[in-house]
Amino acid sequence: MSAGSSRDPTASAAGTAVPREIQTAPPDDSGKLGRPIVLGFSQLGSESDWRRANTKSIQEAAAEAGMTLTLENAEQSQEKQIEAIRSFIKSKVDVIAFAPVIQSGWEPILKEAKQAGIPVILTDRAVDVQDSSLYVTFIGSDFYEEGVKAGKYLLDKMRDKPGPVRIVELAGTVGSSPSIDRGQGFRDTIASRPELTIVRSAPADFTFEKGKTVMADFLRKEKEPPQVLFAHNDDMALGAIEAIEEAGLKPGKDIVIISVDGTRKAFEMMAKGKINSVVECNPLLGPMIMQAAKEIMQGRTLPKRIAPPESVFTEEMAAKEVDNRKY
Ligand code: GZL
Repeated sequence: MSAGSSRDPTASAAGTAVPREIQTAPPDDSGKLGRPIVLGFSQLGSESDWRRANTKSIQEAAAEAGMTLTLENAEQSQEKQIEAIRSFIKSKVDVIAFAPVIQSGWEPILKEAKQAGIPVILTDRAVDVQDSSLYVTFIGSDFYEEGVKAGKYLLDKMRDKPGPVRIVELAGTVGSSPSIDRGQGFRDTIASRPELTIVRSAPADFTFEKGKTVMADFLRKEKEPPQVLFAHNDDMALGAIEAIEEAGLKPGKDIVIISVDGTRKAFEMMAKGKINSVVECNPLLGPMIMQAAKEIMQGRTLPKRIAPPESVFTEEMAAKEVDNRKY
């Protein structure tokens, strides 16, 4: 890829109706180009506090790094993501990055980027591709491990409870790697105690609204309330808490709640004893993405996989941690 060719990163491909946010910062310090690196980012949506924090981290890190960022929000549409990536190719950006809404269906557009000689950084969620050379590196969490952490918390919480323990699960977007892998990690971990059973599981798309309606549906359909809720993210857990309380039950007491992400709102609920444990999933990927883009432009080799640091929190720790939450 030529580093010196003229480019108009703000030129949009014909017909891209997707909202664009273009940031142009002062000349970047990479030196090699003598002009700001142009990064095209396809963001999957704005469905959750995690996602909004992720977008903010990318925008702030791009400005800090002196890069020209074009961020396009696809609002959960893979078709719009593909359209955005195609527009980045057309406007000859230096680097493309994206957070794929679902795992499948990316091979063709990634081949187009490769043919155009534009490197791609995969962020947040994984993709199913035969040829891993279609992206330079994958910067994102280990969702299977997050499911394992949730399962281990439950095994510990229920160690003195003979069972049966009935669990309901609010899953994330169907076909997304966090939903697939968190669910699998959780199931593989609790399998050591067959009396812990998932009696209902349904997708609620990582949103507060669907978390509330699906949880209300679970409570209506179950003769007895479940003892445990495993929510694949905080927004669904927070919606479920409203449904649980509207059913006259005590979240965190009548129903143990385990969630994933680690947003401030979840910590506030955990400090009130309404969520029992939160597995952290770090959305602040912006600095790592910009560093990777710079190193790519400097011709350096990157590791195929870069995972952010993450912890597990319980209600005992919530009160002193809540003010540390950045999102
Ligand atoms: C995880 C991310 C998930 C979050 C949700 O990395 O893809 O999507 O857990 C978000 O909050 O909607």
